[in-house]
Parts: sequence; C-alpha cells; structure tokens
Amino acid sequence: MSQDQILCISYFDQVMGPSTLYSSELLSESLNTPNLDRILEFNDEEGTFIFAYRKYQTVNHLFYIDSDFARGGKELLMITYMVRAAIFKDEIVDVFKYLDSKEPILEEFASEIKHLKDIPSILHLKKSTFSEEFVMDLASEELKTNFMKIFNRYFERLVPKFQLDTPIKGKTRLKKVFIVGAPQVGKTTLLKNIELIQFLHVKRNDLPSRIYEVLVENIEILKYNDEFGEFICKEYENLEECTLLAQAFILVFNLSDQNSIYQTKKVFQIIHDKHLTLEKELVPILIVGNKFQDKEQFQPDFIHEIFEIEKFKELGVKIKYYALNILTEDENIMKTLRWMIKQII
Ligand SMILES: Nc1nc2c(ncn2[C@@H]2O[C@H](COP(=O)(O)OP(=O)(O)OP(=O)(O)O)[C@@H](O)[C@H]2O)c(=O)[nH]1
Ligand SMILES: [Mg+2]
Repeated sequence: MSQDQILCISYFDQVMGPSTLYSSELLSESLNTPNLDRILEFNDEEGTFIFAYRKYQTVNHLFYIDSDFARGGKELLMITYMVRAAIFKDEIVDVFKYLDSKEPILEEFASEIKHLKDIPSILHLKKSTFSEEFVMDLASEELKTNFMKIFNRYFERLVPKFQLDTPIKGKTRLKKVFIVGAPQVGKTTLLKNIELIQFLHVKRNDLPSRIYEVLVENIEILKYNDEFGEFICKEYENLEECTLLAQAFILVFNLSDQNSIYQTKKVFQIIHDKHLTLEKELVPILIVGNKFQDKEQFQPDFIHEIFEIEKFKELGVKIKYYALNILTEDENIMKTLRWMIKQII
C-alpha cells in the first residue's frame, strides 16, 4: 500500500503515554503525517472527528475497551485513517465527504478490536526492552494473525477503489481557495498560521461533533502587483485560471489602515469583474480585517459598505466579514475557516 493512505491504531499507554499499536506505515516527520500522539494526549472523549493537517487529512475514531489491567478498567484507543489530499483529483469537498463517510466503518472496526481478547494484556507488556516498531509485534502469533486479518480487511474497505490506479492529476488542479489583499496586510501570516495551527492549539470541547478544517494544500496567495496591474500566483499562470478554479476567496486588509481597505477592495473588484466576464458563478467570500495592534479602527458598518456585502448577499453570494488579529487569534481564525468550509461543502 502506498503512503497515500495510512491506517494506524494508537492507544494511551498509562506509563509511556501515547503509543502505536500498529500502523500500515511508520509515521515520521519526513512523511509530514500529523502528530497523533498529541491528539491522544489531549483527548479522551469517544467519538469520530476529522482533522486536516498539511499534507494529510485524517478521520479519527476514539474508543474505549474494557481492561482488567488498566486503572479505571478501560483503555483508550484511536483508529486513524489518513489520506493525502493529492490523491483526490477534484474538489475540496471530496476529501471531507469521503472521510466523513468512513465513520461507520471505523466504528465497526473498533467493535471488532474490542472483541479481540488479549489486546489489553499486550498494551500492558513491559516496554523497557521494546525495540519493535509497533507494540503489536510483541503479541502472540495467534493474536497477531487475528489482528492482521481484521486490520487488512478494514484497510481494504477504507481505501478508495476508484482512484488508485488513476494517475494523479497535476498538483495545480487542487488549489481552490485564494487569499487576496493589499500588500503587507498579513496574507502570508494567515497562510502560515493556518498551516501551523494544530488541533490542540485550539481547545475543543466539541470533539464528537464534526470538525471541518480547511485543506491547507488548497489555499494559495494571489498577489496583485499594482505597478504592472497583474496578478501573481505561485501555482497559476494568471487571474483567468485562478478565477476558473476558485472555490472561495479570502480577502485580507489591515483594519487600521484605510488605504489597505480600499486597495483590497480594488483588487477584489478586478477579480469580481473577471468572474463576470467569464460568466463564472460567484463563490463564497470570506473577508478578514486584520487587527494589527488589536485595534478595530474601522467599524463593521464601514466595511460592509465598502465591500457591498448586503448587495452580494442579495445576489445569493455567501459572504461574511470577520475582524481578528491574524497573528494571535488562532481560535478565531479557525472559526472563520469553518464558516468558509461550510459554505464550500
Ligand atoms: N501585529 C501584527 N502584525 C502582523 C499581523 N499580521 C501580520 N503581521 C506582520 O505584518 C508584516 C506583514 O505580514 P505578511 O503576512 O508578510 O503580509 P503579506 O500580506 O503577506 O505581505 P506581502 O506578501 O508583502 O504583500 C509581517 O511583519 C507580519 O509579522 C497581525 O495580525 N498583527
Ligand atoms: Mg506575503
């Protein structure tokens, strides 16, 4: 199985902390897989949730199994199925819908694991001389065989059948959300922060409810060069291409600088005109006023007026304005992104 999809079972070892019971791949820094340990360390509620992390998008199912060995009589385990977004050729939504649809399979998988007796005992083997890759390597042959049968069967069921032999389309086809705005308003900072905000950064009490987070791989900065009146994007040739691919726009400006508000509006106007000439349907628009010094100098009414938010709403465009400090307010960034993702889905 390629590294495009990984299935992993981890658990919370009461002595060692988060540990890997078994995984189809050794998770490592170089693979850019999410840090499952950190997820397990901070969560203990049963449930399924989706978590996007740079290269990989994951669906995770946390569950307990009864154990005579554990304090409290229960062991916490987590099944994680992850896919590289790049294997999905089409829309952002495909990955989310796809992962979301896997919940029942993960639940079934968990229930089969619950019924494998002897699992609790290997979770409590002394690991001091532990040199194997996975704790499962320490199990008896019988348990290993039974476990692998189940593991492989569910892995088969999880893997998308339709695309495996299809070559991945050009990377450029994936990028769908564009950040635009005046110079020096925090566009790069926003993108970097979205990449860095990890699951745990933002305290969550709503774990069992679905968490849709943005696909970082699908966000690009679309810069406007005022001098030459042209758009520059790392991945795309020109504005026309970006407009045709865009699934959403994020507009950013400096909320203490009127010029930057007007400049961002001007850039957006050019993009909007392009939409009209190409007769492309208008996509959701997220407007972010960056509160540089935590100042909110210009009130929402003013922003609404400049960006003609009400007019767009009447046209049926999904559009929303948020004021926040891009550098520091992770939680609010996630809130705005969740809004955007919901509009796309
Ligand atoms: N205090 C504060 N500084 C910020 C914030 N966001 C960005 N900055 C700083 O503002 C400067 C510009 O931010 P960038 O993210 O590079 O802005 P940009 O829009 O990518 O700029 P260009 O790519 O040059 O157009 C950097 O020094 C950031 O550290 C913020 O929310 N608060
Ligand atoms: Mg930049």
